[in-house]
Amino acid sequence: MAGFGLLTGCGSPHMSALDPKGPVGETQLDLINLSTGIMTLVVIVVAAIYIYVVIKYRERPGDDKDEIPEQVAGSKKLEILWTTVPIILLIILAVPTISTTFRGTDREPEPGTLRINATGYQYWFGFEYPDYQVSTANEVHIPTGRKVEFLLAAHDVVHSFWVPSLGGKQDMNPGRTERLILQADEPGLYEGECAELCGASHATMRFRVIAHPPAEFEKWIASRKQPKSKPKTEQQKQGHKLIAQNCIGCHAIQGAGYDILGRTGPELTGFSHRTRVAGALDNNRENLKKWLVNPQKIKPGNRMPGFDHLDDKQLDAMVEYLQTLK
Ligand code: HEC
Ligand SMILES: [Cu+2]
Repeated sequence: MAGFGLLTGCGSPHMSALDPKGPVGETQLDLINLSTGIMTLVVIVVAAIYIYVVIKYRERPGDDKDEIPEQVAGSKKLEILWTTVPIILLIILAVPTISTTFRGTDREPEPGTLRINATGYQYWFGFEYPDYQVSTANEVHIPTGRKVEFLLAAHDVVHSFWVPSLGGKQDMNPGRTERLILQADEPGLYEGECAELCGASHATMRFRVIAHPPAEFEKWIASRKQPKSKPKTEQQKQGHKLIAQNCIGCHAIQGAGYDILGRTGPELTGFSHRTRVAGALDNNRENLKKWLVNPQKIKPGNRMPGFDHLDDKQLDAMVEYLQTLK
């Protein structure tokens, strides 16, 4: 993470819809509070009536067991009451629910909004910044205090885009683009995940939103445009060569000398900045090696084959090269 030092200062990642860090998340929390309030009120009123009736009309010692109580069929007053009250409550709930749900999904965004295309794959997320000609995977960087329009799609099956602290969820469908506008007010690391069961490794289909102050975000974009992908040491050179032989059918690494690139797997440009490997493990040499040897053990059913036929030295060389990608 060197060069993007803010992450060390911001504590643990945020992941709670109950602790929003942006305006969309806040509106969603208001809605959660409103509906919880209405539901609690209904539960209390119904329970109170229930308890009252059970106590008032209970059988008392000395009651005549054969006597049938007065039979009431139909009461206009009561029926009007218990029809209109729920209708009113539902209207109170429906109006803000519908307006909140469609806010940030149906309207054209205002000028100045940052556009990001986000695509769900089994089991990872690809991100493109069409205004900057930059792309990345699994960790999406955004500026704080600015609206971000995510244009969501899926490559294979239906996924769903959810960043609990910022907002969502919104389905990612194959062959269709959905819009979700989010904003982070504070710099930090926001956990996101796929919220639609999409296969064996759905539970580890996670991503991170990394929000920087605007100037740092521009720096990140600049670093993406000039990636450091040239190997220096002998070991890195060996790793670079092995990756050219084994990996670039599926992975892109910009600036590494082979820019005609696979798209089956996540782009690896700037990989050393990523905080995790495949959204599942902390990004360090040991975990990276584990991933290369047997990715199926970590994320069953994912589309990357294992490289356990390579020897330790070869694996280490690739890990070393991947850890230089800035
Ligand atoms: C057949 C295609 C394919 C090949 C070949 C392949 N990969 Fe992958 N790789 C993938 C896919 C797909 C993923 C995403 C897996 C997931 O998260 O579901 C992935 C994920 C990764 C990740 C994690 C990326 C991230 O954003 O955290 C790394 C690192 C990686 N591969 C390195 C390699 C290396 C190094 C090689 C060559 C030795 C290689 N891959 C060969 C398809 C491939
Ligand atoms: Cu999923």
